[in-house]
Amino acid sequence: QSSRIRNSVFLQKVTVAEEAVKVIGHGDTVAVSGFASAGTPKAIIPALVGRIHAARAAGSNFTIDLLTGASVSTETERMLAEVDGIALRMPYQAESTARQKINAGRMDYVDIHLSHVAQQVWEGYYGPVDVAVVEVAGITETGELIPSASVGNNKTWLDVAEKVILEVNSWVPDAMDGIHDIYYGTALPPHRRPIELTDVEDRIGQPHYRVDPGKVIAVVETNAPDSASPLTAPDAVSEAIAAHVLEFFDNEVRRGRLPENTLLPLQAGIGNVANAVLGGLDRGPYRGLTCYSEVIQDGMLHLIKHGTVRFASATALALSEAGIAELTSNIDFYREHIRLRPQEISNHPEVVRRLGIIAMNGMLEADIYGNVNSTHVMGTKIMNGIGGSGDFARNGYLSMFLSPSTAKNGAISSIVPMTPHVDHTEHDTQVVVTEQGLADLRGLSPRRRSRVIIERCAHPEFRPLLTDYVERAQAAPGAAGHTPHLLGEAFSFHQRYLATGTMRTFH
Ligand code: 0RQ
Repeated sequence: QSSRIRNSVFLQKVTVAEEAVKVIGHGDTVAVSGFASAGTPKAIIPALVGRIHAARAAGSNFTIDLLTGASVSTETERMLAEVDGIALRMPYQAESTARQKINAGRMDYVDIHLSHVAQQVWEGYYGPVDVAVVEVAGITETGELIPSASVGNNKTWLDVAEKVILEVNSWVPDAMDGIHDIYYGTALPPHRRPIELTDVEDRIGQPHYRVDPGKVIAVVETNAPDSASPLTAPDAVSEAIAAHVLEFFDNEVRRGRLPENTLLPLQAGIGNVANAVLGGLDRGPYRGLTCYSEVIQDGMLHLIKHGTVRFASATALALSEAGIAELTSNIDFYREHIRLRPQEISNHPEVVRRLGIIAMNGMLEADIYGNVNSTHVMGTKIMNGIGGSGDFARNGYLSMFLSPSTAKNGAISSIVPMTPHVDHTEHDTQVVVTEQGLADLRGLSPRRRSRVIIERCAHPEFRPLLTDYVERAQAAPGAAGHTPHLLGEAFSFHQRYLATGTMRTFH
């Protein structure tokens, strides 16, 4: 037994995954740790999949409702989806097998703002949570739990679940202890108090989770690395998008709308474009930047190391193999520059509004008025989910959406007449950026917005089609209105793609 379990009550509960998992039954609601590629339980899920296989072989059904922080490791999401083990999934996934089951109507999926998850579970919207499975880095002498590389909703899972299984993962560096800030001050209305977080590095909670030992039915030991987040070098399109964003920041500083050198706390979504923007910041005049986001990616570690970023707050690490090696071998340094918090705090509207976040998120498509679709391909098929993009976009100081101007080798325009699904309304979108340019929509009426978005962001091959649409919509006799549309044609780009495989009318 490892020295990570330093409390005798918990030591007595140590068992193997195959034993522990017997507490999970068909129809249970199971809340597990994990946010992006970090902190997913390593032993219990494979053991659960084994049980599901066995139950199916014996002719009975076995599914669970699965609640998480956000996505869990790809392997975990896939193995559960492959055995049809999930009846309902909440709140975010980003894995192809799960995606197929959801889109085929074989898995219920509830896609909600990540800041809402903990409170909605407390409010009872998902019924009782039968079992929580939470990875931790260790158990202290006093029976508190040392968090691992993601926090997500773990605090809430430990509080609300009827039974708890702990995975103590000795792979997580000992020295990670102290990087976390677990806030126990949230309550349900009418008992809410202000969240006293006024700087990204503030500590408002405690380093460890609490758990009622009486609920802990098993402790399982593991020594397994987090899976790595894939990382690809930025391509020319991402670099071009990043360049527009950086030029925009320079302008905002010149106009006195952003502080020189430090800007305001940054939030960047996962992916190529976000990494390119972060890389660009390293080459700019900035020093002492801060970040208040969901995840910390490799690009952020570089910025911290170079002093470009002074402090980064998030709920999870999402690092490549190289990033994990960099962090673990310099953990004493990074612990002084990173804070990991529950996602209800990392994404909290009150805090995001107070700190004045610069929110930069990806999108599938925007329409000519600035409504943004982040989740549904052609309006119907789920891609991933809204994640935290809405938490940051609605409440940020600056709300930016970034995307290449086309997808699928130019067959799809990411600027369309009307989005067939809306995650972020025109009221939440201030800036749209593609490799073509940047549309600053602040202070513009819908008619002006449409002109700016088409001119600055649409791919030149799609501009004439979009201009033709909007001009005819504006000229429609008696029907133009404040936000002109031709309702019979508003989805013609999407319909053409579904019928012919391209939104183009030209070759
Ligand atoms: O699919 O690889 O199969 O071709 O969508 O597109 O351009 O690689 O962009 O990885 O940034 O993802 C919105 C999905 C963008 C993401 C989305 C296809 C495209 C490709 C990916 P292929 P890109 P990204 C808080 C933020 C919601 C969650 C969120 C997302 C694939 O940003 O999930 O923002 N956002 N969390 O071909 C059909 C279109 C398309 C399209 C792209 N218009 N129609 N397919 N694709 N546009 C998180 C943090 O704070 C960390």
